[in-house]
Amino acid sequence: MTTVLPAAVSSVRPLSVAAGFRDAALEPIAAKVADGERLTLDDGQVLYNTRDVWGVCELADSVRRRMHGKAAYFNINRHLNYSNVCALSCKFCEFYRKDGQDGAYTRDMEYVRAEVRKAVEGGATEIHSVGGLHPKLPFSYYTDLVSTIRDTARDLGSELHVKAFTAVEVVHLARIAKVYKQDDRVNSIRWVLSRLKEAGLGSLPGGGAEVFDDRVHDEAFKGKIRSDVWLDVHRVAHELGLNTNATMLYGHIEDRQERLVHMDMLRRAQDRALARLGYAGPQHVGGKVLEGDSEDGLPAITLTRPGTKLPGVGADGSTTSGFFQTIIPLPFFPDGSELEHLPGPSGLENLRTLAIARLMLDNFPHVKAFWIMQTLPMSQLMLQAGANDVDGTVVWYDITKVGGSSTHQEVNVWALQKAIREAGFEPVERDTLYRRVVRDGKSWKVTA
Ligand code: V47
Repeated sequence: MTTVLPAAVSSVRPLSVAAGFRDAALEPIAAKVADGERLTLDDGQVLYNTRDVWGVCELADSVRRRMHGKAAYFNINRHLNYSNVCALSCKFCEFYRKDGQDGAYTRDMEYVRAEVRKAVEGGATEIHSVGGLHPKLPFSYYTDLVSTIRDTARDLGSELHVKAFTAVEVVHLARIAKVYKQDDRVNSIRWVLSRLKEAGLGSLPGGGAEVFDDRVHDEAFKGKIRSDVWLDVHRVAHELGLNTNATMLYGHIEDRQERLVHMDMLRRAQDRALARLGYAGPQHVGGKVLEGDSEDGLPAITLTRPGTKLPGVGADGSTTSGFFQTIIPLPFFPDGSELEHLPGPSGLENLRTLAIARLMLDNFPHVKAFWIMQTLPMSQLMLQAGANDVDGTVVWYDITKVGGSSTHQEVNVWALQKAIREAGFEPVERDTLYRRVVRDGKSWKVTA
């Protein structure tokens, strides 16, 4: 006779979602996930509170495999922080310096050109460039930065996608260009983004979102734009056909409910972006009609059901643009910041938060485990818990230094591919827009 342990006390990790959970509270959530139904904030709380963290990871993994199969993406990129001088003093930040302070730097175009040359020689397809809110640089510095990256790469017979400027910087640029009007901010944001796009801007990174909550904002990053303005910048970028990313900086003074609200605000913004691109809702699944968004009447548009075509570049070469591509949960690093007394999130909390992001953000095509902040070994676990991207070769990274390491933080392609394979996935080199990169010697091209 075999003894079957009740699920709640079994110490064996279930082999598949179908094998059952150690916490029965996950069963109704699993049914929704299987149907591609949107999870509520209460569901999110269950996912945060359950002791069965492996069950949460299994659920996220099932969604990730449905959307991306065995593919796990990386890119060859370089991060270029053009200046660390910043008018703000966010408590969580160890990156900023005041103008003239020891360690403050601002890169000139000669430096930028040299970085671009190195990037092209190293086979990069992307430059990711962000910086502090410099009080003195003119608006032309930023358009020059973008066009210098684009044109230097072209002069070398290559192309570099310029992913640059967080929403916070975009609003700062509107101010220094003297076009920012509080009562007409959308048009001032549109003016800035249009100029940057003309100069060669390809997309916006996801930084500066932190946690969309006024209490947390006022306590930890007062002076930064609030959530409504951050969302406006991304909306205008989408309307101009630019893809963007979104981050969530967690593990400092926010609580888990505030993280869930942040995720909910992002998925509503994505509902709007996808509706603009012609995605429809509410969706019929298994005879049920999925609920629309009750507050603003917008339908929930999910991308997690089997066979749903993801926005981006289709196999037929068709392209849709103007939406959030990737959610990037960023764990807080206390070292060197004003919040140094806080412990920062644990490894298990990082794993759980990333898995929950995959489950809650059902309309974000991609989830990134940014290896620089998560570490490469943790990113491997995260690939099995909802992540389908690990970012790229990076090379220099000034914003956080894990374990006191220097700003030189680089992995080569071989190490990224090995880490991905070891986690059980197929490494796929992508460009910024998630098109596959095919290489032939020193040259490369993208395929659908
Ligand atoms: O906006 C600052 C965060 C962000 C700390 O879009 C910190 O592909 C942890 O946005 N501990 C910048 N985080 C990084 C970022 C990013 C990174 C990788 C890829 C992409 C993308 C975007 O870093 C900032 C802030 O939220 N940050 N200080 C800290 N002490």
